[in-house]
Amino acid sequence: MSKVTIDIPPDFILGAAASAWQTEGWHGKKAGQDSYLDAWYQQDRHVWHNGYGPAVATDFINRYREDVALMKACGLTHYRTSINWSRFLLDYETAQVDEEYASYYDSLLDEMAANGIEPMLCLEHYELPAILLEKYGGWGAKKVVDLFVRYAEQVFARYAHRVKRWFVFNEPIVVQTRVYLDALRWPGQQSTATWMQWNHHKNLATARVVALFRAGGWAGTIGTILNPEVTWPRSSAPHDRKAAEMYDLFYNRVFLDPAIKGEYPPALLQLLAQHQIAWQYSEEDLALIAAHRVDEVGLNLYYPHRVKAPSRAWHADTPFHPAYYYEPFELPGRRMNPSRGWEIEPRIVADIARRMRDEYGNFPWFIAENGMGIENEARFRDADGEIQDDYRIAFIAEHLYQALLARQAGSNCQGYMLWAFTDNVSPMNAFKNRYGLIEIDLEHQRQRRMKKSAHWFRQLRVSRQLTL
Ligand code: BGP
Repeated sequence: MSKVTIDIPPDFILGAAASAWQTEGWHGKKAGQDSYLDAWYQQDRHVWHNGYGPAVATDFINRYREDVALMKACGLTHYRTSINWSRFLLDYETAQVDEEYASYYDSLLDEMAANGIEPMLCLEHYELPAILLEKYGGWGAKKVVDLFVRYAEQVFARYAHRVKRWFVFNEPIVVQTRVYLDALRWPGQQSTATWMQWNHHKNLATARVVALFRAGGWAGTIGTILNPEVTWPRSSAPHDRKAAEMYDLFYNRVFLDPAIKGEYPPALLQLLAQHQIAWQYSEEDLALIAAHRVDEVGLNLYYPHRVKAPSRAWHADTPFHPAYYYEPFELPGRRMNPSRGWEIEPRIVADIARRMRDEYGNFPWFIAENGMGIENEARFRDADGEIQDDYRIAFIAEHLYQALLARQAGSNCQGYMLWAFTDNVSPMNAFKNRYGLIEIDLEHQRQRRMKKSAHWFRQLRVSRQLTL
């Protein structure tokens, strides 16, 4: 392909993302402040990477000043992270704030403001307090929705005058899918009803926090961050298309529709009833979801999900799982990131952009995460010690290009955020795969170094043009 250049609109976000748990470390964490992820990591040493994990993470809590300077050096307009619910409060029932942790956020926001970086804050990025899982069964209990709203009240009271863009959840579908639908992760127990109950309570919590934010009269916006898996059928044959529709319904529309349209897809409700999935919801819940929709959605886009019609019949005596309706399909010859096992296909951006425009009323959205995790990245270090991550530059350029084209074609795409600003701890495998513009050198006191992609990203900001 010959070189093309495309302008980056002046208001287009050029940012990078992270989360509290994946960067901050446990420094200053008090007894009883474990998140669900902390509890899991404490009992399962195999998810740590060579002994490195969330205990120190990237040590952001101690090194944020250095990191904010690096955000500026990378040309970031925005930085997205979360506030860790499990650490922000000392008592989840009374919502008593942990002053020490809260004042660290005051300083972080001061530092970002002084360096011209816009904060985007998310209230939950997998940081459910472990005790709420133990005591109430986590998001399975409506009580936890109330406690989350109380936590949000405290967060908004403290920071909503200075943070303009808020998000309720990051990828609210993930934890319960791994834990209850697929039973792959601690405390693993297959129950489609529990899975749907968590989905519903997170949708309800989204509506209630949106209502709370609006009632506060704050100047900013309130959105949520979802991970729609762009789903493509193996063929255009009706049975394959049906498989893709079903996947989309159970994994994407279950959150997209309530957040944007204020309702569950009727087809989903019907299927859940047909399979006798015993989840609880009230008319009042549905009215709240209808009345309080988000202002924008951040979308985490990594790879396409390809499916085909299932080849085996489901046994009625096994618990219902949405995989009753689809099977994964591996496109022969697809381009892969071998470290993560994910296909690389930038047209997912065009696909979701079209959908946001045509199916969701040109709803405002942005890429909240997109990126490439690479194992053993130190092998790409040059003689001066800089990681030459040309593969990451190509990956970003190809996806960003699609976002810019979509914007030109009238999709309400607000920007692009890379996952991740620095290398960080993955819930899946700690530091195994590196995603950052900034290297965290674990063997050398977590020294920070800009990778080649960091310099390239800065150029995007300076020139406001992308060439590929
Ligand atoms: C997203 C999460 C991030 C991050 C990223 C990379 O789903 O929001 O928190 O971890 O995926 O994935 P992984 O860490 O599993 O490689």
